[in-house]
Parts: sequence; C-alpha cells; structure tokens
Amino acid sequence: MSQTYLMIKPELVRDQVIGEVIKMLTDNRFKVLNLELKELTSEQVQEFYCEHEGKPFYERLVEYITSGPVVAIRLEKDNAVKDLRLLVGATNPEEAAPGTIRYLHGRSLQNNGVHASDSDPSAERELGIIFGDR
Ligand code: 3AN
Repeated sequence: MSQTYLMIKPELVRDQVIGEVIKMLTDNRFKVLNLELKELTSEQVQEFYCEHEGKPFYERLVEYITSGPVVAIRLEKDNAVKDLRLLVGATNPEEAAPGTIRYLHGRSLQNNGVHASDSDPSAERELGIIFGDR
C-alpha cells in the first residue's frame, strides 16, 4: 500500500461538488485516511508550489489556492500516486480524458479542480506540508 495527496481546490468547495469527487475516489477503491476542510496560509501554499516559483502563473496560483478553503485528503491504495493521477486526468481540463475528475469538474488550466501528487517523494513532501507529519 502507498499513500498520496489529493487537494480539492477552492472553486469546487465553493460550488459544493466535493461529494462527487469523494465518491469517485471511493468507487475507485482509494481508502480515505485523513480528510480536512482547511484554509491554507500563503506560506504553506508557497512552499507547496515552490517548484513553480518565478513562473508567470505562480502568484495568481498562490492567490487562488488561498482564496477559500480546500479539502485536503490523504489516500491509500496499491500504486496510489499513479492510479490517482490517472483518475485525475491531464493538468489542462481540455486535454483530460473523458471520465476523469478534471474532465468532469475542471474549468481552466489554473482552475483545474484538484491537485494530485505526481510521485512518491512529492506525496510525502506534500502530506508533510498539509498535515504537518514530517
Ligand atoms: P499538476 O497539478 O497536474 O501536477 P503542475 O504541477 O504543472 O500540474 O501545476 C500546478 C498547478 O499550477 C496546476 N494544477 C494549475 O492550477 C497551475 N498551472 C500549471 N500550469 C499553468 C499555466 N500554464 N497557467 C496557469 N496555471 C497553471
């Protein structure tokens, strides 16, 4: 079993579609280990997205993720990172495969509905930042 991190971004929380997303996770046999509605601080989000620091979209991205609460979820499954990325779909919702979370709920490249860790080390790092378990 391995763990990964899923974050439901502010616009889906605002629009009350978190239930649909959580159902997709459990239908796909992900086990929810932690789940919290959280207002992240700018410091947490800057650390979280530090690989994008200096890119043209970075400041808007930090503003957007801190614009309201997110739902932070620790998930467990065999091949959790890979299977969750498949279920989430491509970064750009216009390129996401039908049936994926971003295809169904993403609105734009920035407002793409959810974040999912892209490797085991990223999952560990991100879970540490969000749930403070480093
Ligand atoms: P992913 O979330 O699929 O791993 P990353 O890590 O490349 O994608 O991007 C992190 C977040 O930054 C995305 N979820 C999206 O909200 C935002 N983002 C990425 N690229 C762009 C872009 N070119 N313009 C605006 N926002 C972007």
